Amino acid sequence: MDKSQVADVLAEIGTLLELKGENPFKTRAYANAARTVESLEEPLEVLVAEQRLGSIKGIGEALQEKITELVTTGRLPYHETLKASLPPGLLDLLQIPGLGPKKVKALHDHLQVDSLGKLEEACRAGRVATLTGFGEKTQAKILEGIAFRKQYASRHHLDDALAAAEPILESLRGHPDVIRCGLAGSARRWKEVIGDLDFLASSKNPARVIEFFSTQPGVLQAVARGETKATIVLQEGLQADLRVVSDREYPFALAYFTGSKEHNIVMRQRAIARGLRLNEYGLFRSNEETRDPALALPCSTEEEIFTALDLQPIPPELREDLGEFEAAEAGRLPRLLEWTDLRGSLHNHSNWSDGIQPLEDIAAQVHELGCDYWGITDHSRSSFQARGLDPDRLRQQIVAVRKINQGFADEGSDFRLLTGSEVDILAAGRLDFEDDLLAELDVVVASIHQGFGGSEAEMTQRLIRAAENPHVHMLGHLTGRLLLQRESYAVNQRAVIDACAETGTWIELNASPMRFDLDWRLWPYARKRGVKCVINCDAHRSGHATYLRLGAGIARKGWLTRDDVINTLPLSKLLKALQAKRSAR
Ligand code: DGT
Ligand code: CA
Ligand code: CA
Ligand code: ZN
Repeated sequence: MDKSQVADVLAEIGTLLELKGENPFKTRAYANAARTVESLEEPLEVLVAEQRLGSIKGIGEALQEKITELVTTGRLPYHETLKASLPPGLLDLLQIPGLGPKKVKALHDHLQVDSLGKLEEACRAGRVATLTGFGEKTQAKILEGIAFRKQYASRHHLDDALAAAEPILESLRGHPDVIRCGLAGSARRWKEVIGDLDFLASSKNPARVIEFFSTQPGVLQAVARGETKATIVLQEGLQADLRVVSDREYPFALAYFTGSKEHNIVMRQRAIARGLRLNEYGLFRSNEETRDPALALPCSTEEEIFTALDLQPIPPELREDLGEFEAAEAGRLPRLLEWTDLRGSLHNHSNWSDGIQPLEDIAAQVHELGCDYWGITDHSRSSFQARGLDPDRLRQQIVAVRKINQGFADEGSDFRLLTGSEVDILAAGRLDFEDDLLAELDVVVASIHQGFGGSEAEMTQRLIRAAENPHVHMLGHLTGRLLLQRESYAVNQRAVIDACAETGTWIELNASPMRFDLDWRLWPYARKRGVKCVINCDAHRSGHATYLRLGAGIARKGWLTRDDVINTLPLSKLLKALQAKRSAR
């Protein structure tokens, strides 16, 4: 087990103990240990092998034993027994906003609530409102949370879907009976949330491939199993389909199951207009539905299907019937951004606010990944829940960042951490820091983190006011949405984009799979208005640097090219771009 897996187990133990009503010191010790483990610099295996866990602050003997067991065996019976001693539904209850372990324990102790179903029942009967510490308002909020969860339970974040898909694809690729295979459906189109995964394989022996697929590790349930088709359920209830076709059919099936449905309909119509028939089995010289191989046009790749229908090959991300046909027909599809064009992320956090890692670690890690620069934009003071920095701390951080940069320079490296702030946009669009402080920073991201309840006019005005500040380079996560969790606040996005166009302010594409904000559907409009995009990880821990790849896919989905994205610039040009708005005043 690696650090973050061990940390997850420790954190869950803390939660389980709290649900059992254990004393707060004990529960907090686990929560703290989880954080400590997560932010360790050395690999856990090394610390365990050299028996040095004891030298870490806050890791007492009991914890040392448990961590050692987890790292060496990958299991912890203590955790398993503890988990088994509580109704499994209790952990689900924690997913409802506003319900922490204490409230869940109260619900269980007094109302015998141990599942979402029972919780809903108890709310509807008005029993929750009568508990001490709850009340009518809380009860209504819980019901709202349950409704929201139901609506989204069958949808998944893109990163989770891709993470589940990758090992399966990997094993399919290695199977001797598989000729070609790939992922189709919404995940291939890089949709921000995914219903189910759609795998496709070509083979001369479908039965063996189906059998192999249905018995993959991580399969919780094989829901359906036919001769050429199977459906399985993976962790978190994520479903996956596999279809196995002949290798001649493969490109047609790939195009068909990649979708979208709307895109497929237009493809079919184009075939019909040319006296052909297109379906998942082929492109046929025929005026009626058929799958007769004798009538099939030979296309060995998807590209050849597009060519046969007088189209430039359309990248999967654009297949939404949102203008791709007009462009492909005219040979005017843009050359989309590649994620390897990105040179760093400008909006990220460190342990100076609510991030996990120290500055030194962040710099070493992203430099190692090949980034040329990395913005450090911790929260500003009003975000006290995120341990936002006051002006003094921010000035100390600037000094710390410069020292790290000096270290790189001394070693002959051009890598740079950029100083910055994710400054809160307060009421009426006022910023959390004065202009003279903002002027000292390399990068300023302005975001709304509180006061989500304003009217559309108020929220829009707040963002426009922030864009008008000459020191604000970009607006962060423009709508505040959390995918599958929280809707956007009320805001007129087009009006904000217009203001950014007028003021030379960039807009962030927040690459966190929880956000993907600004939404891909609005980027063509922003691009038309000449507003530049910045793809930011909003990283809070080490794994988040990989969000660049996810964000680039969303940018592609928004029709963006390399020229539209600021953080494709090399450092020297980026630094100039960062001066442009300030010096225009
Ligand atoms: P999802 O799973 O809800 O995130 O979205 P998709 O796009 O992956 O949809 P899914 O899994 O139902 O089907 C995969 C693809 O198969 C879909 O994008 C297009 C194609 N497809 C499915 N049903 C139909 C249909 O009735 N007509 C056409 N033209 N295509 C279909
Ligand atoms: Ca799907
Ligand atoms: Ca499907
Ligand atoms: Zn933020």
